[in-house]
Amino acid sequence: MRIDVITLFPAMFQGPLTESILKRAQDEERLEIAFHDLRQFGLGKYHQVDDSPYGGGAGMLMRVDVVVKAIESVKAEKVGRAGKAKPHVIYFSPHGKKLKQAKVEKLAKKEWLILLCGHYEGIDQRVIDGSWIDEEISIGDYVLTGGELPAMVLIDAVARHIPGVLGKEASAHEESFSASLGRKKEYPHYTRPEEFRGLKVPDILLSGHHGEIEKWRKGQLR
Ligand code: 4FD
Repeated sequence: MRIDVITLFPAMFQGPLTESILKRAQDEERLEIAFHDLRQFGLGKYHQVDDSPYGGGAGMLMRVDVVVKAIESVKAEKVGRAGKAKPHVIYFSPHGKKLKQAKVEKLAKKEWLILLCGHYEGIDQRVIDGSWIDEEISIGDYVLTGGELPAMVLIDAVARHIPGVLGKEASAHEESFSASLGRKKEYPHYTRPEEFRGLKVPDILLSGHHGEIEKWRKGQLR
């Protein structure tokens, strides 16, 4: 999968995406992420990207001309690559549709995502009305300073569904946890030590009776 991120703060993505599973996914070329600094599309000497709202009101908005230039530039870039795929453009905002696991799994099947990280009070409505955005997503009912953290959450959630990204065991566990079982296949887990400050691991799990263990786990499903 290819993901292009349009953001005013590309440096924010260093860390979450350069460690652990997401790092390995990129090293193995299962996931390719590129960052585009929105400011490079800004206007004038100061590369202005925002402006005050018509009709007055508090705060600033991201300008439609700047945002559209960024989206179109990113789209044009990939046309030169092997990709025949059309990008799916996502804008993060608190007004978007709430992100759920089913949507994550659908997005994981896309070849190419473009993620637009909003700031200030959001973007000029014409970016939406002009169909430059395919969908507006929210990661939850709260307001953040920008769309960068939502973008990272989405990248992480999607990446673990790209074939080969998770190890064999994690993938199998993932399958058991998935849609068919109503996503309810979680039971309590324990590891060493057998006893910690008076808290014991249930005897059944130490018994070696795999049939009984499975029965117990089924009874514990939550
Ligand atoms: N809940 C989310 C997304 C973005 C964001 C912004 C309008 C503010 C929370 C548009 C207002 C974008 C979320 C940036 N906060 N902040 O997914």
